[in-house]
Amino acid sequence: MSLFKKMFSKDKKENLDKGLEKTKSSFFDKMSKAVAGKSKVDDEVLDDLEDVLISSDVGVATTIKIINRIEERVARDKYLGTDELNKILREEIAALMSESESGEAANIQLPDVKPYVIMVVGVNGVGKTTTIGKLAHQFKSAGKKVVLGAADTFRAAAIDQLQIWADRTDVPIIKQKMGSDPASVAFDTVQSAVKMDADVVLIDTAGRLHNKVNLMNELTKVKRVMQKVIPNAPHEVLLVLDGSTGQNAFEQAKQFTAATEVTSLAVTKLDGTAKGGVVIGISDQFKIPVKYIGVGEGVEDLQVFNKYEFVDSFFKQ
Ligand SMILES: Nc1nc2c(ncn2[C@@H]2O[C@H](COP(=O)(O)OP(=O)(O)OP(=O)(O)O)[C@@H](O)[C@H]2O)c(=O)[nH]1
Ligand SMILES: [Mg+2]
Repeated sequence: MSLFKKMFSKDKKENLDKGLEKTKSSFFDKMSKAVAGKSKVDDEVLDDLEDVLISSDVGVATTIKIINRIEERVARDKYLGTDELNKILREEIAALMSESESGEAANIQLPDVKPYVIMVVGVNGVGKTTTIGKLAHQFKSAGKKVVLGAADTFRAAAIDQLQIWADRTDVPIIKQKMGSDPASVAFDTVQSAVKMDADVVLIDTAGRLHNKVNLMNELTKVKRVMQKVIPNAPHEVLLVLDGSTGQNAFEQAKQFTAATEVTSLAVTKLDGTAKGGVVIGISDQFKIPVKYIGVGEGVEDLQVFNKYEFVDSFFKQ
């Protein structure tokens, strides 16, 4: 059964269109300025298009790929009108994204592993806890038994915040007091999950420690300790990135994936930002799939990322 298809289909498109509004209006504004007074795609239009893509946070490497593709088309069709530019850009971005490996995993099913352990990582404030709350809700709505683990013990508020999501979504939470060993919380959580016959475990982790080395060591320890209960845990390490930080999100993805094993990405806060183009760059540049996108603060505002739907929504005016 395609669990995710079912649980995310409702109003998904509308939500995505709304979430990308700012990105789109800023992008199309810039585009129309780039082609103003021009009827033909020439070098100057291409230069301007390059600027538009870079300033929309698509990233330099992906922008260059896109421009090269459009250049090839310009060379092929002697005359390319600026009125066709949107359509062509859309086709080339869609083609580019379908070449990246990050596509096929978009419509995942919950694997046949029980309990399936997802460890959620990322720097502070990116939306880890919120994403866990949203996921808990979605899994639960799909009839799955969910357990949360409050392994961000660095701040008291972090535990309280996860507790709020546990109450809101009516799922059990395993926690200890602030300052306790995160690995011990994670151990307790997976052990309880096995006892409760849970389907999914969501482990919250700290984004802020005294330094980066400490943080990475702690994540490694959390993983190792969970493996005493479930040898393959965590089955998924989900890195959460704040899309509204644009290129910064990109840098974080680079640094985090270099320092620890990450198996999937979530890009949050795409609503209320004009930097949504960063998702195009991230899914082109990283081998790790973008699995979820956050398009609001509400419990329903998390979507399984589908690059075709994304490009579709991006270019729908
Ligand atoms: N608009 C919007 N806000 C979001 C989204 N996801 C999270 N937020 C907000 O971002 C803020 C930080 O979210 P948290 O979930 O606390 O982030 P965190 O990564 O757990 O932060 P720490 O626990 O401090 O490391 C909160 O105010 C959330 O409501 C999103 O998709 N859209
Ligand atoms: Mg948190």
